[in-house]
Amino acid sequence: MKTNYLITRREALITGLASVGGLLLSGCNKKLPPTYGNILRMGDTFTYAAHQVLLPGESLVKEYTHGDISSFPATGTTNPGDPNTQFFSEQYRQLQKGSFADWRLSVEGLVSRPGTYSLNDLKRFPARTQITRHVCEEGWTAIAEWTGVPLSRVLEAVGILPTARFVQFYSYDQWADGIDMFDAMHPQTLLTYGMNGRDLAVPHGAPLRLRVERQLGYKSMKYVNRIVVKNEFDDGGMQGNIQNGWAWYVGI
Ligand SMILES: Nc1nc2c(c(=O)[nH]1)N[C@H]1C(S)=C(S)[C@@H](COP(=O)(O)O)O[C@H]1N2
Ligand SMILES: [Mo]
Repeated sequence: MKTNYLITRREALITGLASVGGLLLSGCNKKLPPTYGNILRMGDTFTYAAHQVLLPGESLVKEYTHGDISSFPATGTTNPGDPNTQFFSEQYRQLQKGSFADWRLSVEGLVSRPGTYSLNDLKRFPARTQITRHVCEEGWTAIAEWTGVPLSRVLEAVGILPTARFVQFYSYDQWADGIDMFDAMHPQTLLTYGMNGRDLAVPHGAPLRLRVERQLGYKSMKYVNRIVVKNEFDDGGMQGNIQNGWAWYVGI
């Protein structure tokens, strides 16, 4: 029967994928991505496994100099406070009117000290500044200088529990996305409030934008307002990447 044939074929492909993953990972005990085994998400497994094998633990992406900074288009949502946009947020509009003085980031989930942070609270952490290349899935790249607090500092401050495996992010324009602990603790993964020496502007995600430098641009979520530490994979449902046809792991 046709359906049987399809199921068999699918199983065969999944099995095939398993052995490719095994091959890539043999000789080291690194993990596979949580999307592993989903035939439509094969790319995740290849890039994830390749990264784990090829890049030593905390290897940094290339950082550039001031002379390399380029023009930087704003794409996707460029102002959640605009009533004419698809993902208008009245709350964001109010916060923007008050220059984000009342803005708070909520950090919760598998942490011993959940809490909220103002922009000034985040600025009191030791900052990191880096000039990196943003690579958009649509084919353009741009270089900018980012300033912010390493996500690892905030996670240390709230005390992530040993069972924590993923960090989920939520935004005012209703995005939901996550990264694993490896990317979360990476020294270049930042919660940024500054761009090219100025306060992060609204089109680029004010007041707080994630930078995940080892992955494509869409993992660097703008307008972040909530962070949840989890012990299981969460694809973000209809607000996440997978159900919108985008890969969860997009290493570059
Ligand atoms: N919240 C949110 N984050 C987002 C987006 C978005 O539309 N909303 N677009 C993503 C994509 S596809 C890219 S390329 C970059 C664009 O960032 P920029 O507008 O600063 O160029 O943000 C990413 N993060
Ligand atoms: Mo993008």
